[in-house]
Amino acid sequence: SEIDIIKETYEKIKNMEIRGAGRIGRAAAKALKEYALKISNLSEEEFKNKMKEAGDLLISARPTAVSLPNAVKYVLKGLNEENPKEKIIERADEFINSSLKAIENIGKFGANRIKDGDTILTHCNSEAAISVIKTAYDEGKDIKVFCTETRPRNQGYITAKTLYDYGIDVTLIVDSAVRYFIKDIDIVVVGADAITANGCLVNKIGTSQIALIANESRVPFLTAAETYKFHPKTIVGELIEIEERDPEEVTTFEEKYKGIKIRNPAFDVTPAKYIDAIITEIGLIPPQGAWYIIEKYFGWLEK
Ligand code: RUB
Repeated sequence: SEIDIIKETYEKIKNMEIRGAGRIGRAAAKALKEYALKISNLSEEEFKNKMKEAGDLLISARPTAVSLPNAVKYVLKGLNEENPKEKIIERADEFINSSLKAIENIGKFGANRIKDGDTILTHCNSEAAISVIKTAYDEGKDIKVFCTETRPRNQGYITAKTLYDYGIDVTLIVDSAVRYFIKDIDIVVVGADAITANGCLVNKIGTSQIALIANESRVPFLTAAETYKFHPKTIVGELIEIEERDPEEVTTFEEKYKGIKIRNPAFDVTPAKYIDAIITEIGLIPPQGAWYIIEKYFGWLEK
């Protein structure tokens, strides 16, 4: 049936076939558009209800990356307008295109912070962070990149391969080697799953340890975050849920270890004081500017 379009995207996000905050948001927008195109012969009210149900299902796929609810809410705002079906389609395209454009702008702004000869450290696999690195390289800067493996799902391998194939000098390290290598690092650039009203960064587990190490060594720590990574509900005091995933992602124990507990949180929170700047598509902002971004772009959501 028609809802399969939504269920398929829901499954892919849940099992991480589609992953990374930006990709998740665009996939949700695309699914809503395709669903809106498929369902027909409904009263306007039935159409609205079906779209809302679809949105709720998509949002429930993963809890932490705010790009997912932000994308769904952006698209579904079209339900309050005339010709809701057309509006949904229009707004889905708008979200997808502006998301891709944002990554491009973030690349340009962020690359201005990368100097010729710099060695950059990144963690996990972020399109926005990769855009900064690739743009700096495209500008002819002689750069090197250190990528962490990013246990347990090893997204760092994707980043390392992407940058290596692009022609960049890449070194892959284990997550626990960051402090050992920090003396060789000039700047840290990571992505974001969410930014809170008080300027904290929610990103892949291990990010906050890296920020702490960078801070100790006075290495600038930047996060690349499109404005739709800013979390509207944090402005009214809500906390962000940190996804805890299947222990089997960490290990399936041999018999002799059976019974030992495993914890597998997928994200952690980096305090604002360890963040030098947030690179957004409208420019670099200090973490203290997060409140303003949420108020400006998402005020309509919570009021
Ligand atoms: C991915 C992750 C990325 C952000 C930003 O986690 O933490 O750093 O999502 O990525 P997961 P992007 O692999 O669990 O989804 O810049 O591509 O949106």
